[in-house]
Amino acid sequence: MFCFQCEQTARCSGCTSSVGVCGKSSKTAELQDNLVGDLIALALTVNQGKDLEDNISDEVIKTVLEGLFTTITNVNFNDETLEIMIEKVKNLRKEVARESKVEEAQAYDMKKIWYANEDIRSLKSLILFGIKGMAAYAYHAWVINYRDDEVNKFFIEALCELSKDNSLDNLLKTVMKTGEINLKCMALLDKANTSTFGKPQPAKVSLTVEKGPFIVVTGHDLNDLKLLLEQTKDKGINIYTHGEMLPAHGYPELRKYEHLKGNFGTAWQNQQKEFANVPGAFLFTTNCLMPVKDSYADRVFTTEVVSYPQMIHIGEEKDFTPVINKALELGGYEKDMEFTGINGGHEVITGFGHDTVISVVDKVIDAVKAGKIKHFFLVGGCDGAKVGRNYYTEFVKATPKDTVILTLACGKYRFNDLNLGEIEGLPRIMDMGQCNDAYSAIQVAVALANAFGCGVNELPLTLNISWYEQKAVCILLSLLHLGIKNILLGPTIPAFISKNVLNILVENYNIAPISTPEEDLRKALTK
Ligand code: SF4
Ligand code: SF3
Repeated sequence: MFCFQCEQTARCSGCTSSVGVCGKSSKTAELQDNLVGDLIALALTVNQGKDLEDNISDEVIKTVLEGLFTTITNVNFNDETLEIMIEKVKNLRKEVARESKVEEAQAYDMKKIWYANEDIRSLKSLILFGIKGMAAYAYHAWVINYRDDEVNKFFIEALCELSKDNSLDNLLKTVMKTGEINLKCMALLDKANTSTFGKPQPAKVSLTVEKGPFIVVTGHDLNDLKLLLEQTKDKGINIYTHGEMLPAHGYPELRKYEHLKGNFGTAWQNQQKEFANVPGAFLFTTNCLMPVKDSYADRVFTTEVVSYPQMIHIGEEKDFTPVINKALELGGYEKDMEFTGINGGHEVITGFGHDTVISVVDKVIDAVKAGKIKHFFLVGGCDGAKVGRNYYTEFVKATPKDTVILTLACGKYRFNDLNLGEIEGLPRIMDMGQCNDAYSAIQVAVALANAFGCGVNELPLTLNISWYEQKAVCILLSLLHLGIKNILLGPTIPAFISKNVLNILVENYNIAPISTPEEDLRKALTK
């Protein structure tokens, strides 16, 4: 197999043996490539039959979103469900060809990309991994009935681009357009989430698990959490968030459930250790699922596009009875268990969405003018298993007391239980939410720039972004589309960024790899 789509790829170059670092087998990797190759053919078939100005059927779009999302790192390890999905794409392609009276395009061989010239491969990878990440966001909006035609059409356009022999310049344009459209997609999801679940408000979240039966919900799908909260009302079961589900505590329509208690565990890469023998049930709604260990295999459930051999999958009817029964059967802890974050803290704070932060922008500006806030850091992105990632803990710990740290996504577990104090009643660490809430961070940066009458690049703001999987790729492209410069990227530069492509990013955006916390802080503060 060949796969280099995530940060932990073997030797920082590519997973090529029988099992990837993530635990994905070469067979699964091949099926995922076949699925993408079939999606490209579906897009080509759709594109032939219609002018892209026409509406593309819901079935085609939903299938494209599901298919791309399925291939994101740590989502699907199940060959059986992949084969079913491939069949579905093939059948749909036939149907589209028949209805539009066009020739059906043949499955695209992904090896043509993996073994292409390294710059072509690099740019096509940025497009493909970018639309994979974006598909996850569009999917979450879709399930709560929010859609955007421009976003949907771009998936078809980008998939078609992947199959073409295109110049570097044209590919680079599509790379940048991926960032532009992803910004729209994140805005769509922001609207979907805030309209459905209310505007996030700051919330203190306990890390203690109370005695009695409980279910832990992980992943990004707020709708699944809402459905589960409804189904567990008055059942004597408590619900805890995990990983990227933590920001759920900020949403009024979710926090109103009294049995949504707190947050269990730390970042995703610790699950094999943290889930072992825990007397509760685990529901995975999206990435990041790791190969399941025997010590908790009987209590893992999946839903949506997440799939793992032998684990019970909750289908579209969303009947969570098996999860509920498992939680009741296991019974939970006999007494309250006080867990802590990785730095020993007992609680974390979340819920600083753009509305909350922008509502105090005047206060923030006064604090800046009075010299009480000297600098803002956005330390956000994915967490991962690499040892070097304690850089982010050290970086945040070393930030001076007159600086504010905005954070988002799962990388925050490196430092979100630290108590760094407050400035003018605002906590120094503000959690803006999930990775897609990068949209919130962008809104805040723009509001600050407007208030100070300058551009975002002139603000005393440093973006320190950590990446792991493909959602981080589309977010990075959105930041570049906005012309944001001097981003620090870590823990390593993606293997799929070729030397020449990196040069382009450095020349135009001054992207830099992280060095040491001290050095990066020194540079940021002398900016
Ligand atoms: Fe390797 Fe990441 Fe691909 Fe898994 S997803 S096979 S770890 S590059
Ligand atoms: Fe995390 Fe997997 Fe990327 Fe949503 S959940 S950010 S790594």
